[in-house]
Amino acid sequence: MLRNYYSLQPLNKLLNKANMLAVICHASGTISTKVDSVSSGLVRLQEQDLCEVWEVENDIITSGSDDDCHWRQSSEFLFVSTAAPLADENAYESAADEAYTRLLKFIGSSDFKHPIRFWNYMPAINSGDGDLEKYKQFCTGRLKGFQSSNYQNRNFPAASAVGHHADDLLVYAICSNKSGEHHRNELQVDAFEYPKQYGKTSPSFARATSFVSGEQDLFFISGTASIIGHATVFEGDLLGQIKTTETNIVQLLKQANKKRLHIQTMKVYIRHPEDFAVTEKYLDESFPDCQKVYLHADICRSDLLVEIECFCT
Ligand code: 3EB
Repeated sequence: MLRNYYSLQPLNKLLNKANMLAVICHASGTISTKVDSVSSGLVRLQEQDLCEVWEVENDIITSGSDDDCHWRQSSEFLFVSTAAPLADENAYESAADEAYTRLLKFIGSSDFKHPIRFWNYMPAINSGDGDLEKYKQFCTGRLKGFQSSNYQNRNFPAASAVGHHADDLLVYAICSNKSGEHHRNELQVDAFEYPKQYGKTSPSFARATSFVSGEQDLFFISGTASIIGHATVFEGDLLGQIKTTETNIVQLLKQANKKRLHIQTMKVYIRHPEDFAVTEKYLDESFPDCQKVYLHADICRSDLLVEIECFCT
């Protein structure tokens, strides 16, 4: 059993709750990875002070830190985070390699060897030219980290990767003691097969990951954007990009979500704060029944204006 919601409660109240697998704050614009909570470096576009909560049920949570990996675990899930400094602008590849190597080593030595969802947040994601663009360096380092732990393309779980306006690379993940199932989106080229024009190393993630937790089915939809095939569509057109993103999410819900699960939460990343009102209005009409959080973030391709991830049960 895993629940995700955005809470208005103050952090100290949330941390007093039993069953708390993870609390991620999107508020201060700084990064911290502590055993009890993570601060993402991202800031909300909404007024409300919402914390991202991942909660289990009737379970005992233990926690600790090993090798700069800060973790909390239940009988079924592991939440783990790590941050890596970016000493200079060419350090993204080595920072990503080190962060993933460290995390995957920790995960591999734990009882929760199956990552089912990754989040990657880093500063200045679109700066740098050509293959030195920060996101592209990050992709190269991440793949090296995955490869040194013997991961193949089809083992990559769902993920998001966006830019914050703080320092340091932050990576956090949810893992389990059973494997999930990773899914493609038939409207898109698999990210790990993108052609080289998007960078010498393709991104390492699946479009969605499904997981069975006892009686409950979970479906994690990766950060999803206005990409058809491998190309960005509706450059410069916010509504066009939101609608294409919706089409991709609906496609995943139809194609990979055999259990007909519903979206419970949406995390919406918006490049330009002035696009928040239009985006919120559109998504409230299209997806009235889920809880949404809106964050100010750069998207990994400079021509993308929005990216949306979902958690479904
Ligand atoms: C895309 O579909 C948009 O590098 O982990 C979405 C989700 C995106 C995850 C990642 C990148 C990542 O290519 C970008």
